[in-house]
Amino acid sequence: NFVENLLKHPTFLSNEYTTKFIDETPELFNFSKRRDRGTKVLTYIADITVNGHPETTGRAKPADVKPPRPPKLIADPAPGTKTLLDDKGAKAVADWMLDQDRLLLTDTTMRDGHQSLLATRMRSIDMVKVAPAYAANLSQLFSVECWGGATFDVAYRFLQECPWQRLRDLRAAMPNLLTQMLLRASNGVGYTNYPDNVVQEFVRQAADTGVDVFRVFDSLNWVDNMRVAMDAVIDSGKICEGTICYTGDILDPDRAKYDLKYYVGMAKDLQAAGAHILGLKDMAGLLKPAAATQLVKALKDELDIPVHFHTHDTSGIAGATILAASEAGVDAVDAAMDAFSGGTSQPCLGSITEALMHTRRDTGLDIERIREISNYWEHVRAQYVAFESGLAAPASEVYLHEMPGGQFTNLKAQARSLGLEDRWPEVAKTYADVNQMFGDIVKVTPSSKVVGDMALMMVSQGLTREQVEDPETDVAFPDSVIDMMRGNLGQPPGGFPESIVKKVLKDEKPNTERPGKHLEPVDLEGARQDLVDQLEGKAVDNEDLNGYLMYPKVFLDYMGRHRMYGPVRTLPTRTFFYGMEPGEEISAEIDPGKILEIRLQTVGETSEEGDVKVFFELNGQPRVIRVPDRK
Ligand code: BTN
Ligand code: 3PY
Ligand code: ZN
Repeated sequence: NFVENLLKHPTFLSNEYTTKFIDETPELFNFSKRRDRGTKVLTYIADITVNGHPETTGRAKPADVKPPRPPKLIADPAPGTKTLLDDKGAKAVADWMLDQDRLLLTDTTMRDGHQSLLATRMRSIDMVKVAPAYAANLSQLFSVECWGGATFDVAYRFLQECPWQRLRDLRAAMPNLLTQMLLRASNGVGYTNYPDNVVQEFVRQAADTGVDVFRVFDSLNWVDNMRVAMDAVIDSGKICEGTICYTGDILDPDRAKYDLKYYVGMAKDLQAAGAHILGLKDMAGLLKPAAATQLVKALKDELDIPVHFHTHDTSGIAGATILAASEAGVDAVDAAMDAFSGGTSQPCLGSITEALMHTRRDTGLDIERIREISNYWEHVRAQYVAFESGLAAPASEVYLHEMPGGQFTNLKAQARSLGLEDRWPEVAKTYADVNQMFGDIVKVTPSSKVVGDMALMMVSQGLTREQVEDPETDVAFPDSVIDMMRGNLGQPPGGFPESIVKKVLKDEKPNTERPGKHLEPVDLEGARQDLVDQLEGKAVDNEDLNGYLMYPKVFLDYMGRHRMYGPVRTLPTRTFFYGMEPGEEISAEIDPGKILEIRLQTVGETSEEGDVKVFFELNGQPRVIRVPDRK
């Protein structure tokens, strides 16, 4: 059996194994294939109970034991924006938006909210449980952003769940509301440019499984590198939100590269490229209220399509910017529910609703229903204390470094792990220097990661911008920097400065054409067969194939763990991250109506062989599970 296989394994015998051991040792799974899902889930619980979860060990533990309870449904879901899309199509939704007086709202809690505040660690079960309340109680929302960005790989990589299943479940639970995703154009939901047919296939699948609104952006604002993704969205019949990333400051004459004219020009290009909606994505929260007034007015004057504004409250002033944008006529804005708002996340949805009440732009949302849903989210957030960043106050520093909301706390944690915590102000300043050295570029995934990598390298090695730029100094650039200078993420407006390209690439010539132009299409059926072989004959559907194409290794690791642990997405969040206490009882619905009632009786002593027996009751029947003690 599994434990015997484990104990005989040479890596185990040589005492080298860590929590990653199981992930990297596929032959242990030969036996796990045959076990039923109940046993697999018990194995997971036993393992976490004995060994702890690698991501929460040593971190704060939530106080609340009971799983969060969603609010009551006040009615059947009323027809909403999704109903309109299904009946009349994407263009009709855009026209409808233009006709509204009220400010339309997108709730970002299930995507950017937790991506920005909790390192993207929110599990599907906490979303799917409240989704019916959105459909029934908040049918006036414009959309629910709940997919894409970093959520895709984090689901496989850290949460041991399938992102497609999350999308399918949310779609089914909110039949009247538009679901929305963030798509990094040719970078898909990854960090690199994919072949055109991989991007097209991904969009087709996302549309098919349940995405209605695709917010498409490019990390260097290169419209030519957005067309493949935009065309694929348009072909799918879904809503294409062609998106500008906002950087710099249109009010500052010293940042003239990104001025009003630049943004209006890009917006017109996106409209001409077929966008149904213009997205204005202020990923770092740099758009100041007075600038929003100017920019939104200009966009509304020059465009025929609605404008959808997204920002982050890192500076603490984003609420004012939202109100200025609203006053200037923006059609829709993004906000997050109280408990997932503020700081590096979006401004507070309920407060925006209150602020506009009894004005021309009254959102029409029922504030009491918002409060109920917010209360639910407060309990959800409490379960994830282990992933809190600890950012306690607004950061006016964001105007210096211009880091996107999702990156700020992440980079701070990275700096801490490199022992640079005390030198954070230096990291922030260096990040700004790197931006200038690269020619003042848009910083958003993946270009923001490149700037972050470079800044950390410089601070840890004590290098200044002058030294890096000096042709006489030898610098070992991070791989991501070399890749970007090669042109593999595309080109920023005006290109990268020749001197830095030369310094990084030496005599190698960069590609300044669209990266996808030079990438061979992937043989999709060949890749599927490959995957079937790697999964020892298991059938591979299109969702799995798309996961594999985006993240081959992450997907395969996920599948390996899935074979071992089964549908752990159905476990309560506390159990998933902390295991169970003796005497505790939980339930997990592994299929609609098929519920596992699980009681942990007791945990045995560690045997001489190094394994532990964990005693459960599963639906009233005693079950003993043996797991290795890896502590
Ligand atoms: C991670 O890999 O950091 C997160 C995934 C969780 C993996 C679980 S933890 C207990 C068990 N043992 C393993 O080797 N993997 C799983
Ligand atoms: C992402 O690409 O994940 C982002 O949220 C960018 O802002
Ligand atoms: Zn964002």
